[in-house]
Amino acid sequence: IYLENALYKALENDELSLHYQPQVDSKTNRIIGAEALLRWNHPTRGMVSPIEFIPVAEETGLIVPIGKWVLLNACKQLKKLHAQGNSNMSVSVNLSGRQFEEDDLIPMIESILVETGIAPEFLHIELTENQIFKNTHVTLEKMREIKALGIKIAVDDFGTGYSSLGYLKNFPIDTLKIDRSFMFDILTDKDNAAITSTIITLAQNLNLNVIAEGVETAEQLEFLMAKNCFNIQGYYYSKPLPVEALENYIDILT
Ligand code: G
Ligand code: G
Ligand code: MN
Ligand code: NA
Repeated sequence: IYLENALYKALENDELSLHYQPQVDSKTNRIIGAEALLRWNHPTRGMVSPIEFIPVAEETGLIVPIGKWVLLNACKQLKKLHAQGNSNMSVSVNLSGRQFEEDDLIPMIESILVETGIAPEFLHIELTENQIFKNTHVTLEKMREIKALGIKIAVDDFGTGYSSLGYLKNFPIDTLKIDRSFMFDILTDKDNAAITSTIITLAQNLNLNVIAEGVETAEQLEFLMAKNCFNIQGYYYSKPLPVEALENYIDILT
């Protein structure tokens, strides 16, 4: 209850912000995009992790106005990045399964596209496999509507869900994001190496983009590049950054 009330105020009192984690093309060392990650700076508790408050936001339904705030601000930031000359950059936004239960999800997204005037193909929506499968029929319909708006869809934490691979055929998916747990000890852990290689090959054969998450070391990067996986997100390049730091990071890379 405490967290619920505090979270309600957080939205009103401007305590939420977005950090952006760069996604880099390791072949060219150019930034290709950034994932928007929600941050809550509570006046007395300090930074509260999304792992703590997203579940509360989902249970209480507060994820609906918060999710709308996230999408609007990420799209505004994308618009700004494009205006600054980074015209090929994308922004990824995490959507919660709870948001798919809202009847006005699609009109909400559409109105933000109109309000910000961004090119929709540079907006990427991230969904986990488990979210996709909570209510397959409704979710699939809404994913199709999102695609019809020109937005791209990525499967987050790929490889950790409880779903069959067959859905990759029927669902309008553009990108697989390899879960960061598979990067652990990738040079010595044969299982993690095999799973990562298999996901990369799967994506290539299905004509999907693939992004490796949680890349922290040069050795992990080398492993991925040897398998022709060049889209990298992880501490090796950068942790999630406040907006000004993201803009500095882009300046340094270019
Ligand atoms: O940055 P990290 O600790 O930053 O994020 C923790 C988790 O919170 C991740 O699984 C991420 O997907 C989730 N998360 C971060 N921002 C958002 C958001 O805006 N919406 C939703 N639904 N989840 C988010
Ligand atoms: O949405 P998703 O669950 O993918 O959220 C990304 C999460 O992973 C965030 O909490 C982010 O801070 C974290 N993260 C991003 N890069 C790295 C990394 O290289 N190592 C680790 N341990 N965590 C990372
Ligand atoms: Mn994500
Ligand atoms: Na992930």
